[in-house]
Amino acid sequence: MTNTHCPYCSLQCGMTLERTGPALEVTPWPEFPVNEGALCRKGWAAAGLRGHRERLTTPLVRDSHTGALRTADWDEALDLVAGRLRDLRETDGPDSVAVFGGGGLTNEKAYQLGKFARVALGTSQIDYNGRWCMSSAASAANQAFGIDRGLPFPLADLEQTDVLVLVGSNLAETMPPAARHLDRLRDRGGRVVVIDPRRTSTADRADLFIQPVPGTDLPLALGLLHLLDAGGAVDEEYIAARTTGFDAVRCTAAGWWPERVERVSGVPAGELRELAGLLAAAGRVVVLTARGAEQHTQGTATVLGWVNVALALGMPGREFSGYGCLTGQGNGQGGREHGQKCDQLPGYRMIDDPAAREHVARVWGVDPASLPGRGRSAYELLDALGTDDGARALLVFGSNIVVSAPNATQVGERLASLDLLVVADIVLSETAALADVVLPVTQWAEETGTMTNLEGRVVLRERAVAPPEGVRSDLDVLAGLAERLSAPGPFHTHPETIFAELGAASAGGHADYAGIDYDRIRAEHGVFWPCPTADHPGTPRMFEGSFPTVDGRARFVDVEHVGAAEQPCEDYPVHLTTGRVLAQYQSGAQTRRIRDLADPGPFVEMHPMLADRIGVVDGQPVVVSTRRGELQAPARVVATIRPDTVFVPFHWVGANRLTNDALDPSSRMPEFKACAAAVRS
Ligand SMILES: Nc1nc2c(c(=O)[nH]1)N[C@H]1C(S)=C(S)[C@@H](COP(=O)(O)OP(=O)(O)OC[C@H]3O[C@@H](n4cnc5c(=O)[nH]c(N)nc54)[C@H](O)[C@@H]3O)O[C@H]1N2
Ligand SMILES: Nc1nc2c(c(=O)[nH]1)N[C@H]1C(S)=C(S)[C@@H](COP(=O)(O)OP(=O)(O)OC[C@H]3O[C@@H](n4cnc5c(=O)[nH]c(N)nc54)[C@H](O)[C@@H]3O)O[C@H]1N2
Ligand code: SF4
Ligand SMILES: [Mo]
Repeated sequence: MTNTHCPYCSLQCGMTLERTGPALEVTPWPEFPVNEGALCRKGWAAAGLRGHRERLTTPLVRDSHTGALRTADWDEALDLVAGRLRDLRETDGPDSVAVFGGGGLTNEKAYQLGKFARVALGTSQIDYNGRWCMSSAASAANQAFGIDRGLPFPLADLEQTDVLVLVGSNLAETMPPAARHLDRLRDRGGRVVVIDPRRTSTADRADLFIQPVPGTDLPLALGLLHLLDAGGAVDEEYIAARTTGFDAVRCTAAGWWPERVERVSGVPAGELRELAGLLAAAGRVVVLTARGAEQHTQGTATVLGWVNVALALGMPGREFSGYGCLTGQGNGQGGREHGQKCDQLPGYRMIDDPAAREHVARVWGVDPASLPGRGRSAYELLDALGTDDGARALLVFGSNIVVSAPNATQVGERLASLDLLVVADIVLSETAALADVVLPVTQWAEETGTMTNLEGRVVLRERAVAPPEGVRSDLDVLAGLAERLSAPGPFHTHPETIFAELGAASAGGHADYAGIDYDRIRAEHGVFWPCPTADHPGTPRMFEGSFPTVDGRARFVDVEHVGAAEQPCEDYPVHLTTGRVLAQYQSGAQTRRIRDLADPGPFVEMHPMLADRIGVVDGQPVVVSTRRGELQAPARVVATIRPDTVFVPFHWVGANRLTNDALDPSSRMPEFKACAAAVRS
């Protein structure tokens, strides 16, 4: 029996793994506080990928004669990769090799990948799929609060607030055990507000449901602030004592009267007034954003708009109140703290800060001047591959980019133009199938490592079973390559040793893990960062006395509505938005292969009025097209979506051939959640 955590989302639900003969059974771990024994379908079925016939158990290399992948042994595969990387570096310089990581990797792996890129390859070209996940919220939180921890309080605090506003989150399907907090909050007499272009199962739990046009959450926030200010509901005392910058924000909001908001967002002015009334009367308010609000070209500005609402009400730092982002991937939080982002070093340090470089270089035993500078963000990195100033080789650890990147056809073409594509994965994902070298790695339950969940709680995933013969951990792969590249300084393979090194590298940074160790995590059901010393209790709640900004105050940032990069027009008259369904996870590389999660596949969700107009009924095939591509899938006709909007889940190949690669100027987040589309039968 091993207590561990789910392989999937940012809740990192606790579960117990039991071995029954060769099989592995998932059973509850009721004592773990985040999920209290509850799991969603994906969690219960997580062991379905153990012993799966499609599991990779031997390296594959592309045969130069046949063009097909053939099996190889580890030495051949690693020698080949290292040799090609060394040659490229000599002929084209260190930036000719790029690295792409993932928010599902453990902290130890994310840390080691960042170190490998900077020290073994010397490349600035590293980024990861978290850029597509919560980077707009991260950018906004850094600007407003001086730090980016998704939730600055434990998830269970939600139950104690008075009004909870969920902006673009479908948590009943994306983190189902968390939905119990909504139910308990309502049992206590609190209210839940859900803002989504679709009436989701989360919206079914709402006291007030608001259904805007995709990409118009910022005007809603501005209109709300307008009403709160006009009604005398802003907390002048808090604003004076704990913030800066309100005057400019107040001035901008003055221009967003409710009828103007209605014209832009489609939300009746009366509903906005109702929401303002709820917030004005509440002592405690929590505003949470998720991908619906964030995955836009104005995602950062939108989050800042909602942070401004929370600050104007005097909430951040007050008990059971404030703003938070619901991070998505299993290690979406930790994955962004330890250096796989192009501009960051471990401990959430910035790579162009001389003091940060000095500190981390000392831990790594290298000259600070040898560390590269800032690289390109995820989409820009991919989009430059194979071009004159882009990388010629790419190493992918923990992402299935040809399915999950925006404008995926273009990304596929960039990958095809590479000299070398290396993918480490547990199955032959759509991206691995394009690789020149595929490296089979261990998965959850076969290896130990820490994850940092959406609350900033560092938890320990423990190994429960031996991996299949022939696979190696990502850490072994990195060490094997580092050795062949004669990289300086140790590249350990033992997770606990790497965690101690990570702790030292993070010490003194924002995300300080120096006081955390595996035994503490086991004993305390996880430890919240920052935790600078072994006798520090960790930090479940932040901002009580001050904010980690230069002057200790939170900043109102003045933001204006620009709108989605692509607006409906005569040729593409509807809004297309994308997202998730309960039974599938991300690109589906893992969950599509699990029999217990069998699913009818992709669909195009649309309103009966739209279905009528194009002459289809539920279940009939339709074609969705955008300026970038087409997708055919059955119509799912439901009255719960706006009539001017269609929704496609992205767990299958195709959705991202449609999506727009326009980026948020600050976070470099692509606009997955809004583009212009046409639908026909
Ligand atoms: N089942 C399942 N759970 C998951 C995942 C998964 O793949 N499957 N992935 C995990 C990860 S990495 C993440 S990031 C999280 C994501 O978790 P969520 O953010 O909850 O998931 P999404 O479905 O991407 O988007 C949420 C909602 O945003 C709505 N939306 C679309 N456009 C807009 C808009 O312009 N404004 C507003 N307000 N809403 C909009 C969609 O209709 C959708 O219901 O889920 C995590 N959990
Ligand atoms: N249209 C649209 N596109 C989206 C989104 C959206 O809402 N709409 N959401 C975006 C978001 S929020 C996210 S997070 C991304 C996610 O999209 P991806 O980055 O594609 O995420 P996954 O499908 O989780 O890919 C993880 C891959 O790594 C493998 N893997 C799992 N564990 C490990 C490991 O420990 N080591 C290694 N080496 N491999 C491992 C898995 O088998 C899988 O192939 O998609 C983004 N794309
Ligand atoms: S909610 Fe997330 S962490 Fe919990 S069981 Fe489901 S996928 Fe796993
Ligand atoms: Mo995500």
